[in-house]
Amino acid sequence: MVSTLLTRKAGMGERQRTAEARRLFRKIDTNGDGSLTVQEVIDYTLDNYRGDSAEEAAAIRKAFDGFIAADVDKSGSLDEAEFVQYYVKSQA
Ligand SMILES: [Ca+2]
Repeated sequence: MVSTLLTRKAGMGERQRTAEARRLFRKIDTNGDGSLTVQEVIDYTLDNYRGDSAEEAAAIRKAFDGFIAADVDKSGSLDEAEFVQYYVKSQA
């Protein structure tokens, strides 16, 4: 009984993270072409980290590393599936 509840809860968490990832994807995809470039990811990161320049540099590096890791087919851009998969995994 308890384990069923826990499993259900975990499943819901993943669905929520997937929905969150899709929303975030559309936000970052500023030209709306259905894929994310490094530039779009960096622009989004810069928009969200104002202030400390050392913190900003670290945020950009992290975004860049994340981009490389998420780009499974090494196409140089992220499609929604790649982004969602990476995001859900990184939030787990
Ligand atoms: Ca795009």
